[in-house]
Amino acid sequence: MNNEKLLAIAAQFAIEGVVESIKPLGEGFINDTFVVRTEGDAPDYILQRKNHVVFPDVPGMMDNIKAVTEHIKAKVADPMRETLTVIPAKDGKLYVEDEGNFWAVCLFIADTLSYDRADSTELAYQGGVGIGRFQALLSDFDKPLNETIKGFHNIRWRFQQWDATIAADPVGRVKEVQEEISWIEARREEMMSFWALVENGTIPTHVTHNDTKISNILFDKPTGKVLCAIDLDTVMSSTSLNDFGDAIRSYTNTGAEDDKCLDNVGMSLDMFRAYAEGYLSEQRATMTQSELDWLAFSGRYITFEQVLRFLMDYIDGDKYYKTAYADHNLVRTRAQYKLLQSMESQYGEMQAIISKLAAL
Ligand code: ADP
Ligand code: GN1
Ligand code: MG
Repeated sequence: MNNEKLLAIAAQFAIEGVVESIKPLGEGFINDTFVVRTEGDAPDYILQRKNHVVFPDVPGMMDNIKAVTEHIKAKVADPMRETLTVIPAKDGKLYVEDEGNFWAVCLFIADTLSYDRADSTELAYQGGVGIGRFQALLSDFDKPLNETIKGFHNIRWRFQQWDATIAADPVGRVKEVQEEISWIEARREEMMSFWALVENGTIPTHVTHNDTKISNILFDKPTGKVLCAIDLDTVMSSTSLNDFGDAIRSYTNTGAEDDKCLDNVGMSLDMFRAYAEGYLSEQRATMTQSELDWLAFSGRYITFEQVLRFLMDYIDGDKYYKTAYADHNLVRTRAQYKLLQSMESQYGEMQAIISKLAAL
């Protein structure tokens, strides 16, 4: 991305100070993120090109983020650090549209740390506190939210996309991934019966984050404590189990999400226990028995969904996720499947940990 162009986009937002530099930041799979440094005492900013293929209604998404962050700000001790602050464009809109791209800006929260991997149980505990608190702060949010990605964690919808993608086989890859396809099909019924409990109301829905991997949480540098959840593009109504499950997929993995060496990949029960302990310290009092009963399973559900999504994107010709090399989505599929198998083989222990923590 040309720097002149970035400067011209940034100039359309109501930012303070004189821009010193604009540089790429982070390794998100969907948006393009830049940090805007300003001279002197003026704050720094995050500038993002939102992926409008993935998010067809960026204005609606920005309305969600604004509403949710305002709600959180009214409740926390340090409103400029404990959630994102959306910076509007000079024309008052929450985004700038330029040559078909949508851009948005928020304050850069200084003195923070973010991680791609959990390197200690204390960090996993803090991550659990962070998502538990995020959900608690939004438990009384009662305005309607736009559905920024249709059926995001709805496995019935994902299977519809899956069936259509396999039938279309647009780049002729179906024949080379027969084994991987069988991993998905072998679990179709089990995953659908879990989702039926959400559909029939046995498992309640709430305002949830929906993308709770570790890199979407900021930690306070001076104290090491969790500060806030960021990357709020997918905040929507869903089961809070999805936030727990997606975090478990991320924090407990002993390898990388795209590890080529499958021996590295597996679920750490110590990380699972620590994350669950942090999460339940914030959420236990308000959870229903059905949520507690399915909490451990949510790790398997979201990891399964991720195997499906990576493989579906591979079959579809790599249109959704950014990839760094030709079969990256297939490598991700296999590594996430190894993680899923590790969860399946330790499921009894996961359930025992939740029962024990829930009884405290
Ligand atoms: P993506 O949608 O591409 O995943 P994110 O919103 O997660 O983008 O941002 C990418 C990374 O940038 C984060 O993991 C975090 O390290 C950093 N980051 C994002 N927003 C902020 C912010 N407001 N303050 C400080 N760092 C941020
Ligand atoms: C994407 O945007 P990012 O990188 O934080 C994706 C998640 C996946 C994750 C896999 C909007 O998250 O759902 O779980 O990659 N976000 C979207 O790492 O699809
Ligand atoms: Mg992110």
